[in-house]
Amino acid sequence: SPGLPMVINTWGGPFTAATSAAYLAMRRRGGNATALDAVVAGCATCERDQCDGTVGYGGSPDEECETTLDALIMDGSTFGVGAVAALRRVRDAIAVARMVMEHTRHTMLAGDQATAFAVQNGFREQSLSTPASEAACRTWREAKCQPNYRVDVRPDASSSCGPYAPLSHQTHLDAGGGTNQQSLSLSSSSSSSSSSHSSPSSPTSHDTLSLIALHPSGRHAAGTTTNGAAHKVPGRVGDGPIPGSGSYVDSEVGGCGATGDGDVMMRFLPCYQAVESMRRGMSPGEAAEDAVGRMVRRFPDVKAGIVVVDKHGRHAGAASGWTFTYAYRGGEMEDAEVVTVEPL
Ligand code: SD4
Repeated sequence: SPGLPMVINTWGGPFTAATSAAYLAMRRRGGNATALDAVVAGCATCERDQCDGTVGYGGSPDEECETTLDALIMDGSTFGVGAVAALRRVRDAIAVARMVMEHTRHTMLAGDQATAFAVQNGFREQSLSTPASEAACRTWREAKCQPNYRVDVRPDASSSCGPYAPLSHQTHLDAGGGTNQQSLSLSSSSSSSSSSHSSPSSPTSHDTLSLIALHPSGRHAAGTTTNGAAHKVPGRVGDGPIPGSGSYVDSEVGGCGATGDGDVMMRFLPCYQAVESMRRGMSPGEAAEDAVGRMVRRFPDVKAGIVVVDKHGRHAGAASGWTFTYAYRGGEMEDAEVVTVEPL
């Protein structure tokens, strides 16, 4: 452990901007910035900078070419939680999630009504599309969406666009690769592959920012922000906003952040699992491997990465299906450091 304050999050590369923004928020303001402030500072950085196209506006358009956002924030001391799911037309997903936590008795708001809540409370409503996301989505639709497609005529076709055919058991398992990858490049969209969700991930593809902030006061926080999976069915909500799945933190134990195929991961609550394992005595490394191992046993092809940290800042990651990286900065560190985690 580099010492507190400390920030640790999924992915390196452009995501280290979030690491440092969150770290400096706690460092610079001489302790005035809480761990929650740090989580918001870090997540908002990637929402604004569109880190890798997988966070914030303009990335991962759904089948109808709309970008929607999922976000979660958790206070590890009060167990306050706020989340937004399938948030439309508002860019500031993590800040809206915090407002849900701090201004309502609720935990999660979804869709248009989350938008209405945000706008009522002063957030700006604006399109989450960009020319790039619209062009990429159009290319994808031309390749994947067949207007005359009917389930009874082509029951074997993959269900890239509605109406949807029943998934075979095997397709269902294969969907374990369903991550949003480089949503803006969409180079695979013109290929003849039968499923947009089965192409292997390149080592540089990153998805989802999940971040844990450890404050010297012992009051820790965690959060997640993402635009979800590319070409999702409109209305799809991923693991990101689900407490215990996208992220989780208990100030008495530690925290965890996740990235990967949320459609599978949310069934396992891997971050809840990892924090509870640490509570029962596992090290961060053992807890991370155990949580990912549980998913891999059921879904061998699942793409998943989790980063786990105990309350003292000892950290580890575990991954499946891709090479995962995480970044951290704490104590007196001058810069974020990135750790590479090979798949189990
Ligand atoms: C989701 N977990 O919505 C997010 C996105 C992601 O790899 O991390 N994809 O499923």
